[in-house]
Amino acid sequence: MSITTTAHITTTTISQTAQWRALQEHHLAMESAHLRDLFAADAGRGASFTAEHDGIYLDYSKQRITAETLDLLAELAEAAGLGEAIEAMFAGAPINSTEDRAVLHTALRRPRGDVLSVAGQDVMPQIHGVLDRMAEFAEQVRGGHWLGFTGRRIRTVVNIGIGGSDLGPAMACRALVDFADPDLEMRFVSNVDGGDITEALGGLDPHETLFIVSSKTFGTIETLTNAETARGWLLAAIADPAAVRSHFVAVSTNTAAVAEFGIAEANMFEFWDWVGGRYSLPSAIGLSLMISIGPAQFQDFLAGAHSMDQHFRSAPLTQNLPVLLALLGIWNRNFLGAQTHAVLPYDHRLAAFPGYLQQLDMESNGKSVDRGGNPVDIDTAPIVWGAPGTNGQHAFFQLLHQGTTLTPCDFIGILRPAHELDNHHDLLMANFFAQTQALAFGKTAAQALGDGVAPEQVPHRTFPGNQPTSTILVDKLTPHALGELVALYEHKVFTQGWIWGVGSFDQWGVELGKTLANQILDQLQGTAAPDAPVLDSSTAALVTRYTAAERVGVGG
Ligand code: G6Q
Repeated sequence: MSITTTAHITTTTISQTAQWRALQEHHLAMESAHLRDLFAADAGRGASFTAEHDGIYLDYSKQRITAETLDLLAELAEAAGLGEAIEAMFAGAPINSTEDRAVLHTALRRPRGDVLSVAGQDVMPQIHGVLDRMAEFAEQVRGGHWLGFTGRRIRTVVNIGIGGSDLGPAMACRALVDFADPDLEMRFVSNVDGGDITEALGGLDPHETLFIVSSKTFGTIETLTNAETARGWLLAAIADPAAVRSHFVAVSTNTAAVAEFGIAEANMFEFWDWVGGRYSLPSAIGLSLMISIGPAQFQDFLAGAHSMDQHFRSAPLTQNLPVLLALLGIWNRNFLGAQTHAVLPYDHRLAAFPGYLQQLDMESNGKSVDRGGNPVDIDTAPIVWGAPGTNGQHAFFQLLHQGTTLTPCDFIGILRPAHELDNHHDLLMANFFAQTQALAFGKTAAQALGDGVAPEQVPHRTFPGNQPTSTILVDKLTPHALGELVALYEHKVFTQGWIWGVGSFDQWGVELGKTLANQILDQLQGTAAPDAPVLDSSTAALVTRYTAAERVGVGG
């Protein structure tokens, strides 16, 4: 049975292939394998199950695999036509089939002078044209030449956006704080909860504040509501509508809606429908990041992503970092039965990275029909979550060590920190290495007894181990390295989605939420049409309770 790898559809499920069945059989043989035994049987394991590219080192020896597992997984990827799929994506084929769009975030980081023809048009000049405009604008703001309406320089930049128009730049500005202009503060508003924008505007001077309204569609109610509130806040201080021109810029694909909001076309930075929201950080959606770290460092970020793109395109499957992460994830999810996947950066600057990956992974591959519209017969995206170490060790790691849920983890560590507190870094990394060791090898009852544990305490003080982890070591958290990390996980997600047969680049679940909220808003505000859909009894009662509370002013 063959998998069709043409851009639009997949005609059968991967579970029907001989390669999938071979993995099922192999799993039966591997079921009792413990990492303790796998390491004992092969002294070179820690060196052989590794791969490296451009300052990113992956050790996956603490995954429950053998060389045979890896070969079988690589054969599965080949059976799914992964190589052709990668080329189709890079070439701009419309692999986002439900929206009939190309998927070209990789084009955003291709060097100037490259040619990439999509539907007969070279897209590279427009990409670099926007990058040039962004750079010019970023330099003006950073240099104090872009002035507010009353002639003052900009001190704070507030990005207003949500989902893909927020999580990437917010994560990256935090991760690259050591490269940030210290004279500019970056803030992010995403939630329509009025508390978010109230907090973000707190203490700011409207004369020195610049807003970037980031929205691919420029139709997202949360973003537009926050942008209108910000505009009202500005105009309350500077009572001249012309001030909007100096204090608001937009990032969008929707020129008409931007103009309608009152932002001049000259103050709009464009991107294109072939850039998915959660893949848009390297596009103009990264404007806040560029302003923070400067155009040259932003170019380094793009170059890092491009370096990983090239690696993904050319490295053999078993040395290919994104492919390895994807295949290990498939092994854990579909054969070992893991429901969840934790990402644990041991670097405080990467605190927002798990949340960013959560969207990237779960919004891309949290699907239950395949690209052809048929129900899938295998599990797709796991639940992705995480938090920085060592904090997590004092919170949820208990479950990783002794709970009943198998939770494969990615541990991400940085070899050289930006600070000079070497003792802190040694302690951090000692914890980092110790945790993957403990998760792999655990502690047997005999070891606990040998440690002097009282016999009745032994069940509580033994650790099963055999918890699969991958360790990712990054030389230094630079813009280049962050670009690589972003592309690493983007391509991991693409590889998994392709093999599972799902369309990774649409998000109909998000669209549903947007439609339903608008319907209920009409109910809350008493503007629902007579023929509006009738609410279910639970939602109707909740809405009634809310509107009654609003009238009597609950909470004073
Ligand atoms: C991302 C999703 C979603 C989107 C937001 C914001 O891939 O499509 O998270 O980014 O809903 O959409 P806009 O950028 O259009 O406001």
